[in-house]
Amino acid sequence: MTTTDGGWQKTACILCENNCGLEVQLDGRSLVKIRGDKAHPNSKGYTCEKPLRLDKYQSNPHRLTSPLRRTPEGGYEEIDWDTAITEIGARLAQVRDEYGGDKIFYYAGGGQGNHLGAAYGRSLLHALGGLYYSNALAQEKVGEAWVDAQLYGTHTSGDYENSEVALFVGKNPWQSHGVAHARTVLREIARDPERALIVIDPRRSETAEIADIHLQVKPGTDAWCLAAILGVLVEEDLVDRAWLREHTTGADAVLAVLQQVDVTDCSRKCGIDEELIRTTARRIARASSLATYEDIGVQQGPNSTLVSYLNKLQWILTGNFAKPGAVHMHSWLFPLVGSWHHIPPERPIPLARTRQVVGDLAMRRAAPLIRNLLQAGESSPRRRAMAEKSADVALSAFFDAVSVPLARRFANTLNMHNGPDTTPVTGAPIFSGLVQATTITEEILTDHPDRLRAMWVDASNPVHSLPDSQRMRAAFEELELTVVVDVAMTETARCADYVLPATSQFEKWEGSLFTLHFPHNAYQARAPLMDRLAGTRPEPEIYVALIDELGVVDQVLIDQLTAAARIGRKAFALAFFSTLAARPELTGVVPYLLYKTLGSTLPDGQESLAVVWGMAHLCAIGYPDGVSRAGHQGSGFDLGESLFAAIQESRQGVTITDDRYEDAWGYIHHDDKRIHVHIPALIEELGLLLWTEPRFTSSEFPLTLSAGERRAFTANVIFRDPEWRRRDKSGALRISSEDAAALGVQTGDAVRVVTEVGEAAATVEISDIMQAGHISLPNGFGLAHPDTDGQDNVVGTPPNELTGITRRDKFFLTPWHKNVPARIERLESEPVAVEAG
Ligand SMILES: Nc1nc2c(c(=O)[nH]1)N[C@H]1C(S)=C(S)[C@@H](COP(=O)(O)OP(=O)(O)OC[C@H]3O[C@@H](n4cnc5c(=O)[nH]c(N)nc54)[C@H](O)[C@@H]3O)O[C@H]1N2
Ligand SMILES: Nc1nc2c(c(=O)[nH]1)N[C@H]1C(S)=C(S)[C@@H](COP(=O)(O)OP(=O)(O)OC[C@H]3O[C@@H](n4cnc5c(=O)[nH]c(N)nc54)[C@H](O)[C@@H]3O)O[C@H]1N2
Ligand code: SF4
Ligand SMILES: [Mo]
Repeated sequence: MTTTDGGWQKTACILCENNCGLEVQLDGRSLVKIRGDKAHPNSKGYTCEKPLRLDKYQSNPHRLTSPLRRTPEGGYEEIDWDTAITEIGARLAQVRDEYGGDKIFYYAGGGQGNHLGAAYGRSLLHALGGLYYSNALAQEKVGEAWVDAQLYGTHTSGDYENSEVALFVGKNPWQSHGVAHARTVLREIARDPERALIVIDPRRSETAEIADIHLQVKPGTDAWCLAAILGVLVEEDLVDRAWLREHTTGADAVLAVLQQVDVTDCSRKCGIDEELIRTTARRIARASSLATYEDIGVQQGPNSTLVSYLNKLQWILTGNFAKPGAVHMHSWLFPLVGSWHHIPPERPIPLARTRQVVGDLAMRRAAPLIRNLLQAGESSPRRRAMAEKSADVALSAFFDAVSVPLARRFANTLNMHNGPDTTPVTGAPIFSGLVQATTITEEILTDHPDRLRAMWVDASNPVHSLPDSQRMRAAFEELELTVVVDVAMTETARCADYVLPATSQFEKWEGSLFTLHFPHNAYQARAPLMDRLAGTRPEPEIYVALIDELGVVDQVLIDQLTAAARIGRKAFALAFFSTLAARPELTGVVPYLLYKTLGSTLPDGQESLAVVWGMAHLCAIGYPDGVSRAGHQGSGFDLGESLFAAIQESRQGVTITDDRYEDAWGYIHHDDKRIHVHIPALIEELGLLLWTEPRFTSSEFPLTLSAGERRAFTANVIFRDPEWRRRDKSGALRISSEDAAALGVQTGDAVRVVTEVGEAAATVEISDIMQAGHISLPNGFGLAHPDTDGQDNVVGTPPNELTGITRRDKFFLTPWHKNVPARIERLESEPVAVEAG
């Protein structure tokens, strides 16, 4: 544990993907003072209001402190860890032996600040022969990720700080962030007459409120709005044709279809004045730089995959890439979605191909010999020095040449990118290894012989956060084995056969893998601020114990690799890489192997950083020049070592890559380094769209419910204690004054929201940010939290009691959480006080 000036310790916020650096002071186990860390490379001291009472997470009196097993009566009994590991190991093995390891489904990936556990969890899945995996990204980002993969291969982020024009579609960064120091950046753009903030949102959100242009579309009509903007760009010849010729393929076919767009008709369909659409397109085209950001307002709504494509066409057709203020692909410490990619160094590697062939052969053949020699070499200091020296010679000769294919295999296996393309029961598409959110229950609630039989959940609450909670609970009943790892007794934990108590994010080594920035990208390994709460275990420890229990890796190999790790990093790397070259079937359990071997030699209980060692090397192999420019020394293997050492040592986080804008071209995965603009399936879909009239409601359900708005005091389902919130404590249902008048309801009234799938109670807040026909509920409410006498207290509306699995995207099946047909019924009860959120 590290204490800095005046008792301040460094950590990070775990509430959104920005992961702002924090400094905290403790009183015992409580986080009593919290401030932004000025030294953090991304956030530089910025925070919003949300982390100031993070102690409501850390010191929740209802933290789990013992493994729990479901009793036949449906309650839970405490069991010790040894029993839990033995029993769960045996039951996993039983499911594997009876039905196949691929019937065990893993739903994890962590929340907004804890991603290390899931890396080890995937080792467990691989050890069991599992193939199917998912997490929260499968109900938001998969369509976008697929579009990215077709266009240029990987995720993008905007350089909003420097953009002349920033456009947000279905995104309210004032509240949800996702942009570093969002509020400062938004205010600066809004204030500057030379710059423009454009927002497409049916609500007058906080971001829309300060925008230069607000396109207040009718809910669910973004595809028509974006088609109209693109139509104007083509019709008025505002497209950067010279740039397209130089840097893209397939643009002509796309422009030809956009030429057909009837701008007047599309403007009418989305409910925006045609002149405002034209003004918007002209402003975009005139800008010296444009960056766009789409988020779940559109990704969880109609035509989401098509909308992702149309959104990206805005910056592509205007040439806004690889320059300040534009959109860029970026480096990753480890890719959260998509495939691993590398950018060859400017200085070419001499005889690369020959060395690759020779090195690969030598590694494969000599792996056992190398391990034996190194193990023998551990016996004396002189022999250790000699062994490390010999490993150095071997690594210098072959590392550059063999590292890229090894790194690719490791990364793409670990992030499940090499897995199946479709699900076994419904044949639903799997992209980037993620089983689509809306298909999960379809893969369980069926008598199909290949149905899923067991589900492991870690750091997520799918019964609460996936569409149709009722169906998800039924799926849990149907499964033969369910295990939940969490810090709290969540809605999902209450359905599980076993519940395992995790150590909190401030009690263990952790890190978020949201390394999404360009041109400077940073990573922070967070040190524990205190000892772990008694009875809990960090996830890596849980997974490693289970893999041990399953006995999938022989102890001799572990002893040999550990001996090599004790000699030195180079000896370890040589032994480890040659083992992987010789035994590719071990690739899936690399995190486990690293933890058991290298991890045991890391200081300060840093075992779980062993996988970060692997990731640091992936990053240095992937982007050698960017990592060097960020100040990390050495080349080849040494560069990865320097990066890892910096990560280990720096408590405020380190810059991992430093790029130049023109280097963004290197991040394009396509060999021709061009953007492949034409996506035939989506161009065809656009053609269909132009003939369609948007209609999402009916006389039975005349309103459109957005189920899950981000507000000042929502943070997914991380806080269970309603007292965390300073405002909007009831999580009110926002409704326009027109609709309220028609229904005869007032602010504070209790109502029932009814949808095709279910119904739930809510408290009304009349709000002039809502348009008529659109109602909005916040996310993160409706969680059970025991009050002082131990009775469950549920505040607010659990949104997924109202959502279903059938209203979903045609291509990637993402649920339409933001577009749920609904009606409101009055409840006869006393109004309650509501303060605006
Ligand atoms: N405060 C807070 N911040 C968070 C989170 C949190 O829980 N609380 N969660 C984090 C996570 S996991 C995520 S994914 C992000 C999400 O971040 P956002 O996507 O910004 O969040 P939302 O508020 O769900 O949706 C954004 C906007 O979409 C609008 N919208 C609704 N329907 C439509 C539509 O049909 N078209 C368009 N164009 N817009 C529509 C809503 O009015 C809303 O203003 O936030 C992250 N940040
Ligand atoms: N209707 C509707 N549904 C939605 C959304 C919406 O807008 N509307 N938004 C969707 C989106 S974008 C997202 S990202 C998802 C989020 O949904 P989830 O992924 O289910 O939610 P998280 O808040 O990330 O879950 C965090 C869980 O981790 C637990 N936890 C905290 N710390 C630790 C730890 O150290 N170890 C372990 N093991 N557990 C820990 C918390 O107690 C909590 O149960 O919700 C989705 N669902
Ligand atoms: S919630 Fe997000 S923006 Fe706010 S302090 Fe935490 S990481 Fe930063
Ligand atoms: Mo999310």
